[in-house]
Amino acid sequence: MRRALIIIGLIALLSPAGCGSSSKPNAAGSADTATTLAAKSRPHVTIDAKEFGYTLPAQIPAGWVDVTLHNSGKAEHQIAFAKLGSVSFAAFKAAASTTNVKALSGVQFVGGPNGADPGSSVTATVHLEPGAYGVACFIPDDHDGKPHAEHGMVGQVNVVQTSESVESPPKADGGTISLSEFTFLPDASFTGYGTVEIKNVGTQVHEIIIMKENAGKTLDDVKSYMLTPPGTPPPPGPPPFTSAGGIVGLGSHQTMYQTMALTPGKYVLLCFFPDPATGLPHALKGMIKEVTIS
Ligand SMILES: [Cu+2]
Repeated sequence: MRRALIIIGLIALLSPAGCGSSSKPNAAGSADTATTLAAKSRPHVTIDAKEFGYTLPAQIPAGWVDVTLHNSGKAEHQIAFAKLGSVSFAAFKAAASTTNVKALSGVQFVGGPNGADPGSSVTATVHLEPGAYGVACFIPDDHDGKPHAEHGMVGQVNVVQTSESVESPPKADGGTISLSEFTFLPDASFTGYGTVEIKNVGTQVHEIIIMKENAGKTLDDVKSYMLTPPGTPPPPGPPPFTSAGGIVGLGSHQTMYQTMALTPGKYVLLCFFPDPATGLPHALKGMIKEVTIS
């Protein structure tokens, strides 16, 4: 399935890079606890992506982290974080290369930014426990249909508890979107603006690809472009939508956050993670939803 996406509208949450100065004792030698808790900013990690690989930091602080994926390549990219646990990186790499969700069941997917178009950045806030992580891009290559991971877009990074680590979650002032088999459930306070809590209340790994319908286009136009049968090219002409970011690789019972600033219009939320039982992308099981932002 071809997914040619153009980004707009997603304003990344930009907190100052974690300098940690607010957590130092004041001149009198006693820390102002209230100020410290309120002012300590989350670590912010920027990762560069291109065909086909990531520029990863040596390590990432544990806790809540703002992850910006900057795309300096020519194709759309994403980065999903998975805690390896007892799974070797070699096994993760092999399973990620074919998006083999059964073989990936031993790792803990905790999310990441999705839908970064060439020249653009997408930010998401994820919670990372200390340990070794695998990262991967599952987006299919426009030319051969293979996941970017199979072309080498996988990596390994260590997460370490540091003085920069922040355990208090972001304040969600933009509502909640719950993900499950096979639907998206925005709550009544979701408006497409502000920091949105994204919860996986299901049992499988999910993602949200956010696309704005272009003027005059409909949900059916998006479906006929995005859900073509394998081996079938999409209809001719430009995509009927514009990418607005999203999140990828959120495992069962995991929570993450993304700050959104969606302009008014109709949007489509979509998940392409495969169902382990059938191999079908979740979108074909019903995980595609139109939402109106006013
Ligand atoms: Cu899904």
